[in-house]
Amino acid sequence: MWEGLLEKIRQRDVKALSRSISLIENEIEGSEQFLQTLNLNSPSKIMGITGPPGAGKSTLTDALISKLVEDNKTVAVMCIDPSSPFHLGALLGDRIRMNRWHNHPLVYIRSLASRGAMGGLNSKAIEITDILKEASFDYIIIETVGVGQSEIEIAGLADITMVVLVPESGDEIQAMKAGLFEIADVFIVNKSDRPEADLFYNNLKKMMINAEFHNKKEIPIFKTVATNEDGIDLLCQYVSQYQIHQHTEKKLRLLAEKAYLLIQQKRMKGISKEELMQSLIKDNKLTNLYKFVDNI
Ligand SMILES: Nc1nc2c(ncn2[C@@H]2O[C@H](COP(=O)(O)OP(=O)(O)OP(=O)(O)O)[C@@H](O)[C@H]2O)c(=O)[nH]1
Ligand SMILES: [Mg+2]
Repeated sequence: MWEGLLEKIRQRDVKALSRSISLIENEIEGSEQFLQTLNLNSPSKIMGITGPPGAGKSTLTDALISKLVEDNKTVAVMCIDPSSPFHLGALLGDRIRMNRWHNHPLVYIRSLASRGAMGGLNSKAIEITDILKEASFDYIIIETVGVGQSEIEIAGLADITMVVLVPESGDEIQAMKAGLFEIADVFIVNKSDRPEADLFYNNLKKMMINAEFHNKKEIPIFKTVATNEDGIDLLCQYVSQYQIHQHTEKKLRLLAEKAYLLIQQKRMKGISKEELMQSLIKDNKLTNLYKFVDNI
């Protein structure tokens, strides 16, 4: 089942990629051993694109693919959480828009449900990113809706974390405080065709020089209109010149976060709330929850 898969992945064989991702997602026997053969020193640049629902992340991803392919770059895209019932409309839009890349020789797109993750990304997002890295795509784009924990997780996966905001995100900016500034390498003010865009851009700039974030490096802000591919050239140029520093404190802290998640997954394997409930139903003479837990 696993034979020859690694070599084919390295040749960017689409079938092998899809197959290995499915095997890993379903935790088929041999997954662990397979993952241990991956070589994590990959030349791929990983862009994480996060931000509130409907900010234009998929439209932006589409525009980025278009630009990168024009430059003859290979691109893999992992969209997380397309299954959310809240985004069905947008999903349909994504499908139509991104469909044009599905058979493109330089592009590989994979959608993942966010099932099972502990508050954040798909529980196999780390592993699947590592498989895509093995295929040495020039760029890997990970798109996910930013809701709490998932933003920190995406920052752990990405070399460049791009936080997409829109002029109407004013309130969100107030609420997010330092958190997003910690993880963002780039801010994108999308939908800059909206009249409030300049005001929003200036407010964001002001916040950045605000005392609260004083000793942090300045985070660049790009204005885009993803639907017209406006501003994408500049963004791509920035990304292509972006230096990845593997051993900065931030990178190591995020790597620790990643290791933590993998350990958590491993330790929690086979434990689900549903099964716990079933056990409780069976254990009808339960008198002490601590003893019950100790037996698990
Ligand atoms: N006016 C304007 N509309 C835009 C722009 N970018 C995207 N849109 C529209 O905004 C809507 C949402 O875009 P998506 O790309 O699906 O947004 P998303 O962030 O991927 O959404 P989710 O994945 O559901 O969180 C679509 O109708 C887009 O056409 C822009 O720059 N200007
Ligand atoms: Mg989307």
